[in-house]
Amino acid sequence: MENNTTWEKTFILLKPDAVQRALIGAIIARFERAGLTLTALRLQNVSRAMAEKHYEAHRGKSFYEPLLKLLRSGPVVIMAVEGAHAISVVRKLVGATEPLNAAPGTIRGDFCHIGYERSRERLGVIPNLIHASDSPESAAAELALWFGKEEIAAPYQRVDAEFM
Ligand code: 3AN
Repeated sequence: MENNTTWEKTFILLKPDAVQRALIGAIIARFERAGLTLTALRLQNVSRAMAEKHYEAHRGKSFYEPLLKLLRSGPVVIMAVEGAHAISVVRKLVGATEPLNAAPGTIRGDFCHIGYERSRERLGVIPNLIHASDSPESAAAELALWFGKEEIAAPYQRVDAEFM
């Protein structure tokens, strides 16, 4: 890992819809391909308490309960990745929240297409495959929530680090 102002660590969660659609490898490959460094990876089920902590910011919204239900509907894959501007790079690769409007080439744009209107007729929440931290504050909080310090790998360099 580098120690400079552009280097960031961020948190990514592949939701149960991604796991159940067997998209784990395809999605992780996109982060590797873009030059990010993977430092932690785990597949697990999510307790109600963890789901509530993770989505605390959405408590009280119409889609809050369906969101918790979706997150707990099967195992998720959690990851820590790092790299220069990693937080915004990951968000760019993930794409817009509503898959219907997510740009082609993004994970949500390429692998799903559901819109808010249809989600209201279906699960009551958008199944959009993936969560990624949206700020340095949320990245730090989410990494600390999901991973113990000992679960993050010791710093290592990709062989192509010179070009990243
Ligand atoms: P993002 O995951 O793009 O950062 P957030 O954090 O605003 O989006 O929302 C968390 C999750 O809640 C989304 N990934 C999506 O599954 C769901 N969600 C957000 N807004 C809506 C909405 N208006 N209707 C249904 N589901 C929503």
